[in-house]
Amino acid sequence: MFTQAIVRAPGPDAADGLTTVDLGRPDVAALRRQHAAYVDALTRLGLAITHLEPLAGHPDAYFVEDTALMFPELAIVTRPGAAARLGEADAMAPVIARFRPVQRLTAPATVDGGDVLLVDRTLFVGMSARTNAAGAAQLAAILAPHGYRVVPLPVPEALHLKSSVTWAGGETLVVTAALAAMPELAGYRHVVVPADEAYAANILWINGTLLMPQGFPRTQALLETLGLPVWTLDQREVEKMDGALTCMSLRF
Ligand code: CIR
Repeated sequence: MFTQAIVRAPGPDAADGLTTVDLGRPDVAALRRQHAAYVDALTRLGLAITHLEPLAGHPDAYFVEDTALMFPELAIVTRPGAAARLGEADAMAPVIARFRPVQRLTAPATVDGGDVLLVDRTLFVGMSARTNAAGAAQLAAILAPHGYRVVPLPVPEALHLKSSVTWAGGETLVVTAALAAMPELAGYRHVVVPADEAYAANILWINGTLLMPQGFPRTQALLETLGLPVWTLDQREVEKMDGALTCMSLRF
């Protein structure tokens, strides 16, 4: 169960962040409305929210998930794989220190939180353009004493591991076909999103409610078969910046 979330409002420069998708420049006012609706959903689901102000000079800083990993026992400040985002982790360190003992990754490790999927006590770590083997090794060393195992996975598509696989509670993963084929994920129940709805593989489980992006009706129908409430949120401006639901909060 989650009781808390940390979020950061998108700044006026939010359209200047990094992106690999070719969907055009976002409308920042609409993006901020989408972010506000997301935070409102987390609030309605009972989470106590720590609101952070936009971080000057860091247009991607509202994607707080990439900067830290939260566990019941500790928090880890990551080293985001895009050099332009390293300062965001420095800014997050004192915030999470209010809640947990903090450890930090060190060079040459790079890890974006978007590449880290926690399922029970297994941490799947995507090897991507942002996250490297040294990062996975440092995570394993920090977390082994706490009873977590680290399983590296390839990231064959999209920006991050969690662009293509997220947890939907229990033994269920929402996956693209490419991730469904990975032997490391074979032990789980899979909800496989249709190829033209791949963006909807990034859903967010909050205490038994599934948040998913609006506009993916076949994935929505599949998720509704799980018997959990499904809420949809408009993410179209966020998607233009390579962002998705999990990216915009740290839950713990
Ligand atoms: C970036 O390229 O770093 C941001 N524009 C998007 C980060 C999305 N974060 C995530 O999926 N966890």
